[in-house]
Amino acid sequence: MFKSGFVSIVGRPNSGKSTLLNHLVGEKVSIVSDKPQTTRENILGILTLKEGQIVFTDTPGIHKPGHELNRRMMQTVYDALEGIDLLLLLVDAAAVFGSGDQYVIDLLKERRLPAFLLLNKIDLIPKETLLPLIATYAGKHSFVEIVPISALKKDNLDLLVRLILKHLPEGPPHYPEEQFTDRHERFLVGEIVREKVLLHTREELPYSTTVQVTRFDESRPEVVVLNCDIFVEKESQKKIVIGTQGQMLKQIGIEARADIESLLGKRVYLELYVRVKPKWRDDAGFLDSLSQP
Ligand SMILES: Nc1nc2c(ncn2[C@@H]2O[C@H](COP(=O)(O)OP(=O)(O)O)[C@@H](O)[C@H]2O)c(=O)[nH]1
Ligand SMILES: [Mg+2]
Repeated sequence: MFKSGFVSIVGRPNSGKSTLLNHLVGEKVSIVSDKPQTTRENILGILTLKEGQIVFTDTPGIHKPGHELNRRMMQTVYDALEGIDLLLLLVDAAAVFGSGDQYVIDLLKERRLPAFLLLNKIDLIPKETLLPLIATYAGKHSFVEIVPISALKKDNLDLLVRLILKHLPEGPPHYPEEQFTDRHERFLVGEIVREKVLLHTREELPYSTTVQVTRFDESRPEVVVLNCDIFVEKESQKKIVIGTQGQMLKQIGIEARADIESLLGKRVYLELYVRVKPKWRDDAGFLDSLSQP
């Protein structure tokens, strides 16, 4: 008997959705940072076991739409609720319950979606607070399961996978067993560069940055040649990303190249350019061009 189904991971920004996806799938398919709104699109991560195949979707965090980009991000969250077998609502056990959490609970009541509540980051809270927390959430909705986990430390993830499989229908796999994401290498490369920019910058920059891979040349046997444009909104932000005498950009390049080489399993020649594109987050045409494969 082979189980197979679609499972979406939703929750507030920073609750650990992308960390969970990567650790469930065992590959880095979705970038992680301590800045909210890192994930901008729905990203599939596929776990194939001998008992079944689970197709996870990582989503942008539930948040108030401001820019056109934010509006699109919230639309992608709604899209991720269509036709799924199970929803995983991730909450940060160390944070107070917020209107964002309530919003998702209302949404799943309305759509009658079967849902697990995952209390994440239990490594950060004292053990004795766990039971009262479980009781509080149990009172808010009839979740199919409530599972305390640490996505970061991989605590309880085996149990989680077993519980998910139990609730999925029987069926054939949707993807070949060696495939772990629906994303092209080109997309993953751009995201790795963006992750390194997020890691090294602060304040408004994470939200104002996007990356486009302009050259992905595999014609040489020994090295992949990559060019990426890092877009920011202002000249002052460009200066920050480049850094004094180019030091920041150099560091971003070194770290990105290391991750890209392990992703592609090949040596990489990476060139980064920083470009200013005012108000790109409200530019529908530009946003369309970014989501081209
Ligand atoms: N201590 C701890 N930190 C975590 C855990 N899961 C995620 N994080 C951290 O929380 C931050 C946000 O994680 P991320 O996966 O990007 O959250 P997302 O916005 O929901 O996708 C990162 O700094 C992660 O390292 C966890 O179980 N324990
Ligand atoms: Mg994320």
